[in-house]
Amino acid sequence: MFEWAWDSVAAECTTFLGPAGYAFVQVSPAQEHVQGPEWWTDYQPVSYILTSKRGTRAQYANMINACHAAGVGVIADTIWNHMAGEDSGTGVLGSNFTHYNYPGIYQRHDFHHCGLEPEDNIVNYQNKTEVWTCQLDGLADLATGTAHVRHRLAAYTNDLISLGVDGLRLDASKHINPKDIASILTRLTARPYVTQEVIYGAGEPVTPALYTKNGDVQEFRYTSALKDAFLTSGISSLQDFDNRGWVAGSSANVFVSNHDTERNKASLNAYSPSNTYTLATVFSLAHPYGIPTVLSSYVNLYNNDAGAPNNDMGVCSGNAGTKGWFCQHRWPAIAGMVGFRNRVGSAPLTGWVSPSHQRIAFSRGSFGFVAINNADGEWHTTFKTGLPAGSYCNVVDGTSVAGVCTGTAFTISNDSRLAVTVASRQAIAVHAGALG
Ligand code: LM2
Ligand code: CA
Repeated sequence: MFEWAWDSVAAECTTFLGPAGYAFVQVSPAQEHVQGPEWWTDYQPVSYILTSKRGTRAQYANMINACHAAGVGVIADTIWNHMAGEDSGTGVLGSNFTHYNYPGIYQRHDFHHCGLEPEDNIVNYQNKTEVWTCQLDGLADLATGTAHVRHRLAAYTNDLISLGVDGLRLDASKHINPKDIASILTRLTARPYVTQEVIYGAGEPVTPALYTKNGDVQEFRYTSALKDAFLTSGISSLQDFDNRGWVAGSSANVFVSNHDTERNKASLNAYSPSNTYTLATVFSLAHPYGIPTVLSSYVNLYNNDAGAPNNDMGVCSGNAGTKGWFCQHRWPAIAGMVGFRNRVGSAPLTGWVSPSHQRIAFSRGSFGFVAINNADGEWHTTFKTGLPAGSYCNVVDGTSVAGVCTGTAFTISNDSRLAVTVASRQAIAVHAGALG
């Protein structure tokens, strides 16, 4: 829930995320950060006081309690790599800092000084040490190999854990030696779910595989592959992601888009043509590879730096966004596929068919079936599914309320066949938990 204020996340857990079956909600960084209207102020910590533009410590704690009561875990976006980028300034709560001095927290020797004068910024991604110890975008780079910094980062994280945080998105993990991450994790009072941001770069020595010992790793090659497949090369290539040299599905956290790629165009986003963003999200929730994350966000087409709309208060209108928010998590196809994923569980992918490069269909054992038509033109056919005979709700356009589908219902015959027309640039999906 990119940039949603804590009070708005709390309300959304109760009214939507919990009932829809989302297991976790990932929220923006919680600690005090630099001032300014841009969204990315949140990624420049100035202290570990848990008050930010999204709300206070008390509001953060209340959000966690509300989400837990709704059955939703909370993943904290956690910043271990760096502090602020500016030469000096004041945080949103009044904490003063200079580039290498955070009174009472860090001083000059708590930062890397990698020796690439004058800026100390990362230039050469072929050099591991440089990627780990020089500055990312001018952000003061913490000496994560030292006891004091490890201790301080663990204390910040243990504070989040004490409030009930269930998981950590480790920001800029690629820029931290994985041994430093491992050491900080051993200092935590509980072992939360961990997903590490390690953006793959062709030929680079710092690879996602170096980080799997610490927890899940975000597999950005998946994000690129979906963009390429849905926009250009064809989705018939997406049957399996094994044997590609990526991290194993059991270590992967995957997404169609995150807040960075939706802005820098390294992925599909809500403005992608021909419904491809929704179809790709349906795919990611249907396919067993990795743990899928659904981004819920906003984009200001005229200003990539623009802060959150509506004074940071996330809000949706029915199944759609409003007041500048997209509310992707409520879009019927996406919310419906969360139910699909929960119902199919670990059932294997079976019965893959792809009669042309932009059309695919598959089952998840005997629990679910999906067909995606990313071509212009109807796909009229009879599918062999893994499901028993019955009347099922198409969860891409409806929900099953007490066994009655609010959208289109399909009949699966005694021999598990489904005769159907999948409209141009649309998907259908049925599962054992949504009869119609
Ligand atoms: C991340 N993952 O590794 C976040 O997902 C990404 O959103 C963060 O960048 C980045 N790492 C650092 O945490 C964002 C944003 C940058 C922004 C930084 C810091 O994409 O543009 O950099 O947050 O706020 C900004 C300025 C940049 C400037 C820097 C330091 O855009 O020009 O560099 O602040 O003052 C001199
Ligand atoms: Ca670093």
